[in-house]
Formats: sequence, structure tokens, C-alpha cells
Amino acid sequence: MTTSEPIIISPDTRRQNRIPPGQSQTHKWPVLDASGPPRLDMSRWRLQLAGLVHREISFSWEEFQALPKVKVFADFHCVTRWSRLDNTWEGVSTKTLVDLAGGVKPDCGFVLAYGYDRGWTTNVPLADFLSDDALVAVTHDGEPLTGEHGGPARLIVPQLYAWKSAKWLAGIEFLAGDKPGFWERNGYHMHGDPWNEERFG
Ligand SMILES: Nc1nc2c(c(=O)[nH]1)N[C@H]1C(S)=C(S)[C@@H](COP(=O)(O)O)O[C@H]1N2
Ligand SMILES: [Mo]
Repeated sequence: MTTSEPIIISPDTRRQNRIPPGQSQTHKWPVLDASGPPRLDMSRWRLQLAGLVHREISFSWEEFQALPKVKVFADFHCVTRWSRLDNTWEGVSTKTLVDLAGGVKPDCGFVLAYGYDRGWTTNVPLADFLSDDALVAVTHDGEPLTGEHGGPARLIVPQLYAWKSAKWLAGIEFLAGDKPGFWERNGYHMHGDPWNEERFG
């Protein structure tokens, strides 16, 4: 980690009250997922960008680690009502990834993020996915992301509930229309803004 990396301050951390309605602060970091960490062979790990980008692309773990990194200071709000403030994530900005794919095509409006855990997915509007503080994180508070928290690499979209931050990220599909992911098909909100309590659809 070098000190020259830009640090992006997530805008929600500048709010006077950083705890969204119906949430309470936790100092621990609970582990939540549908089926636990998948077994990953890092020699075969890839992150794929597919769909409505100009150049579909995928990265091996070595290629991914060589990409320029950013640090993001952000809060993390789980729909089960805990909020963990003051997280520092380091990884590759979603904007950088999209640039490497030649940009999105004009009709792209949404993404679907895929986890390595048996095709787990979650949908995110393109605008949220491309917010300045969104990234594919590989460290948390200076330590490599643990397997239980989605390592080696997970999506982080601070401005949405944490279920939109796909652990064990395998790929991003760029889509014209919105398509529900795993929890969204099971009643969770298509957008998931914690400040508007967009918990259920
Ligand atoms: N691939 C994948 N990502 C996932 C999940 C999952 O089951 N699979 N669970 C989501 C949910 S519901 C939450 S609240 C957060 C929890 O992240 P944490 O375990 O690091 O706190 O991960 C999200 N990302
Ligand atoms: Mo969750």
C-alpha cells in the first residue's frame, strides 16, 4: 500500500447524523451471506465484465492486483439494521474497471453483480455502481479481505444497503433494464437506499 493513493471520502460520512433511519451502530462486523464462502482456486480466479460495454474483458488475480487502486472511507449499512461506520476499503474503482472495458454502451442502465457462491447475484443501477466511492475492494482497514467478508475481492457500494455489495465477486453484467438478483427476487428492494429505508420491494 502506498501513501500516494487518493483517498475518497464517501459523501454519507459527512452527514451530521450518519446512522440511517431504523439502523443502530455496531462496532463489530457481523458476517452475513446466503450460503457461506465458496472454495476458490486463485490460479483460476477471474473477474469478468460482460454485456453492454464496448469491450468485454476479464482479469486474472495477477492482472487485477496490478490495476491502479483507490482508498475509500465509507459507512456500511445492513438491512438487518446494523451500521458499521468508519471503514477504509482499498481496491479498484468501478469507474476504472468500466474504463478498461472501453466504457458502457449508451443503452446500459443497470448492472448485475455475480458472486462465486453458486451464482448469487444482486442488481444495482449503473449510476450507483459508478458513484465515486464504489469499488471492488481487496482490503478492509488495511488488512486483506477475509474469506468470510467476501475476499479476495468484493463489490462495495456504500450508498446502498450492504446486500448490494456482492462478496466473492466473479463478474459484472452490464444491462439495459433492471433485473432482480437473489434477494431482490425474494422480496428485497430493487434499489436499496438506506436513507429512504428502501428495504423491501
Ligand atoms: N456473493 C454474496 N454477496 C453477498 C451476500 C451473499 O450471500 N453472497 N450477502 C449480502 C448481504 S445480505 C450482506 S448484509 C453483506 C454482508 O457483508 P459482510 O458479511 O461482510 O458483513 O454481504 C452481501 N453480499
Ligand atoms: Mo444483508
